[in-house]
Amino acid sequence: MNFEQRKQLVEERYNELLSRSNHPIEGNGIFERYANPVVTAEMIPLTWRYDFNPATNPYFMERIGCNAALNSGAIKWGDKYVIVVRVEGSDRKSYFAVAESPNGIDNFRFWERPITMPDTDDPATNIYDMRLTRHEDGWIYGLFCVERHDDSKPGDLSAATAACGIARTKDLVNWERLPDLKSKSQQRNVVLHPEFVDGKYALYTRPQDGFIDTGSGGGIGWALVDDITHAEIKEEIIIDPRYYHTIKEVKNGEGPHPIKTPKGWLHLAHGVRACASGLRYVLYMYMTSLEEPWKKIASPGGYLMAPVGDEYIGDVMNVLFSNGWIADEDGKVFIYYASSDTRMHVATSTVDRLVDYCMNTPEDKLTTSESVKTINRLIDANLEFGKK
Ligand code: BGC
Ligand code: BMA
Repeated sequence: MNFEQRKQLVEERYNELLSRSNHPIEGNGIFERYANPVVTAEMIPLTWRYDFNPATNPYFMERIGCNAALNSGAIKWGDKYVIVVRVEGSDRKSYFAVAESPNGIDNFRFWERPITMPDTDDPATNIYDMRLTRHEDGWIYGLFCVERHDDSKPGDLSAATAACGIARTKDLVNWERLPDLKSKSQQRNVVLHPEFVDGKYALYTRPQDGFIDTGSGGGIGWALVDDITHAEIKEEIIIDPRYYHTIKEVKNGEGPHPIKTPKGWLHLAHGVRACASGLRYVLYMYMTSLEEPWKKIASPGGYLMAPVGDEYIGDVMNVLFSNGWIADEDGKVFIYYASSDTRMHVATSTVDRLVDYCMNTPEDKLTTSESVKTINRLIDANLEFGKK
């Protein structure tokens, strides 16, 4: 194929992929999955990947490869649905890029360029997994993981540190980078609560002893910060601990910032357990009190979503991860999640259904006997109801 033929073919395929429509698949009543992923590496704009000049690219080859489109923050943008995608290049470096859809479920298009995120004085090797918060102070914040080599271990090429990067914007294009969050421990999965609490900025945190291991304590934490332009954690409490033989035995972390409902704050998080094939990441929910967002009021047992079918397969198998969701004015909820660190999907539900799910799903009582008792209580209730 010559330059022109290849260019035409590549463009045709690309446009087809972008215009593909999506439809829901009825499931367990809690949420609906969709037939197609919403964003994949193949949907990254061709001008970011191909040189369109036949003189410098006679074979119309891809020059800059893209490996994955994953863990995206999300925000309603006027009447559009916007996600800030973690795009991972074939060089393993992640960057952020804004993609916009008219309906939240298909036809996502990237804005003209990826985000140019300013560095701090201590440049990062990699940044990823942005949580977006439209804060009541008027700014939109992006909190993300900042990864650097751990120079205290010069010989160890895999030694890394994780910290929370903080940036803010009004337009998602120009970002003001603030100093990284100061914390005694390493931090990943830090999320800014949308409201002031006692006049302070409130963070969901995830303290960890090492880059991978959360260490001895651990769980989802809560910390108040006086000044977001010099954010420092002085005191941190654990509000959702991890626990032996649960879906969050090894680690857990807050997803996007919680959704405010009349019954409390709705939280989406990920839980991790270890198994012979590695780590298994699933999504789960909990609720906290409206007045005291650090106090848990509902904790449905087990996971909300775990990988199914093709979702199992990808760069990092057996992973669902979410750091973005959008609650519409009419109560519809769009959950944006990535499967196996490879592609982005959407699932939809409503605030009312998710609150019902949180309030009425039995808790995990932590043993087989208790789980069977819980099932028997449901059977008894159904038998009783059947008699009427
Ligand atoms: C990867 C992340 C991953 C983390 C911990 C980082 O290098 O980019 O996707 O969550 O390591 O495994
Ligand atoms: C990490 C997360 C994600 C990723 C997951 C699975 O700990 O922060 O970036 O999706 O591992 O690799």
